[in-house]
Amino acid sequence: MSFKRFSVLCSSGLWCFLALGCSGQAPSGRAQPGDLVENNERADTGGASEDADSPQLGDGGSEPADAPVEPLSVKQITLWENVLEKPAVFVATRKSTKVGEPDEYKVTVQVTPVQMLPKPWPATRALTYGGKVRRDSAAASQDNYQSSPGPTFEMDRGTPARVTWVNEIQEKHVLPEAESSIPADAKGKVPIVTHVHGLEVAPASDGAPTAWFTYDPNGKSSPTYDYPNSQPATGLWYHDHTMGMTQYNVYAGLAGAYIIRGATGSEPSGLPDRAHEWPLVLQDRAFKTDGSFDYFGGDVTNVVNGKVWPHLDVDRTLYRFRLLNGSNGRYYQLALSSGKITVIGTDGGYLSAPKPVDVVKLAPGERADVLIDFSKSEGDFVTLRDLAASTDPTDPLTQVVRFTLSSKDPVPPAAALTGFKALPELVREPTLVPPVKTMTLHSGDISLLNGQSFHAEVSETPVLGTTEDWDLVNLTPSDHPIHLHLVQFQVQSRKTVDVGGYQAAWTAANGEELPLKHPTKEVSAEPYYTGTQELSVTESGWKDTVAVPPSTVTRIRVRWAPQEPETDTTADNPFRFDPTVKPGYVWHCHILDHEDNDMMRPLTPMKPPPSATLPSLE
Ligand SMILES: [Cu+2]
Repeated sequence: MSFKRFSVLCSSGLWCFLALGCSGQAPSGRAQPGDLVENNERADTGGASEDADSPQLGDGGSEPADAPVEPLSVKQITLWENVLEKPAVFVATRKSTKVGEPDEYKVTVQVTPVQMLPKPWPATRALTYGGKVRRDSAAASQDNYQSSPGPTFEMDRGTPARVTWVNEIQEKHVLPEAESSIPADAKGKVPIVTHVHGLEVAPASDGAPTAWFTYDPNGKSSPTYDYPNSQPATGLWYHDHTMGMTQYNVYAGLAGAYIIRGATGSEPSGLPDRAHEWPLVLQDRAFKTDGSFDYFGGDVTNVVNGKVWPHLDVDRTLYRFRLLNGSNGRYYQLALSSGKITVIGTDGGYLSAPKPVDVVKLAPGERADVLIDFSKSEGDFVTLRDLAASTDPTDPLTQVVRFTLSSKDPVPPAAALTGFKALPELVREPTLVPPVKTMTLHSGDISLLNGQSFHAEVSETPVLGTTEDWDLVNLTPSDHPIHLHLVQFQVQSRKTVDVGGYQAAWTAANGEELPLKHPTKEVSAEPYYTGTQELSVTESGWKDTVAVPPSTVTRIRVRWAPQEPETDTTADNPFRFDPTVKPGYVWHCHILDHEDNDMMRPLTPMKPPPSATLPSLE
């Protein structure tokens, strides 16, 4: 029996773990309370830290060279031995010389050993992104660098990028589990395709799931994608999106940060400088004693920027962290061992004002732009924790990254945070679209949206320039984060719903057999609302991914236009590119094995009819 574990929001409303392929028991070898090993020097701080209730784990021992390969237990890993690394930054292979011309990049995808576990545990053979990078702002660039997570794209708003993606994987997939999902016409090779999550981009450059490609010795398979970088400053991410393979390719390493910066003076002021700004790519991974990934394995670890349970030495001052949930199916509830986290941005940009919170919830695919003020911290350590991982605070999975505070005097922030702007109000377009479109989430043998399989005829054909409300009705017992390509949207509300009553009405309209063999007949969920749930702070800004908890309806408002439209906003296409052409877009669940197993649907925007009068966009 194999296991794959991730946390989900149970129907009871409590966060819990779901073990797929088993009856829900903890995976074997998993640390239980009382299992802790007490000989970790770094963790043994004599109780001086405010972090005294952290688990103190690990003998840090290595296995003899001829030891059999076994699942690696968390008890064998020393927490905070690893040092957190800032991903390298891609360097353009050719800089544009004219305004509007793209900077050009070449990104190679390879199999590379990556030291994810603390030494002396072996390196992990991972799928890596790479090319020409610089490691920090002062250093010269370096070629042929590979890493997982991949190097960060640092983009300037208004400067397009042209990226050539080169598949150089000539060996088998690093996850044996992936082999059976490799498409028949790619057998023996590893298909990849890259999607920049949250980017306003033309269909041909969106990384459609069916646009995968494999290693080609003649170099002819490599697609070149155009990224406009026309949307507001924010933190996006790039990751693999291959049909049926996304769960394996992302787990094996294919993810990285993609940051868009605003023009000088256009972003809020008072924010930390780049030295005090870090992307934190959060992922969960299990390993074997030879360093290899254990995809269906037991002991899950917290991996941050490719390092298992790392620590970072920090100044006692204000830091900015761009949090990214890059896990396949894990939900985080991030909190500090002491102090608050200030949220300044969400998936698609800045909030209208900084908001201090105790907990930042992140579903798979979601991001949060946050500040932590270590000038207010006492003691020697502050730990970022995941309250969703376990109710037992000694469970190592509740520990994410430890910040070790400098012995130097605190340097409080020099200036107040200013320059945050109100979000534009999206106004529903009442004449060209129905009042509310109702979208249903189903589970069973396979997971489905609207009862339809991925390959069924496209049914989401929104009119460009219009604004729609989508009710996302979750009829399943677990949470699903729903991601729309092309657009950023705003979350309107979350209602609890009488699932039994709604399901009966939906089945009466559509029949019991799934996937449906006919177009879905929409059934409004409004008569079945039973109450209202509060939205979280990280749902109060622009979003491209939203959690839809079980037995709820999450309503989103989507404007089928650029996030900040340009001047002629009543044109029949407000985008700089044609979003109506093939291969179109998709919307899907961002639990990766759900999207691989049919919880994904095509999405093809349409031009408005010639007679239509479109709303003016602001
Ligand atoms: Cu799902």
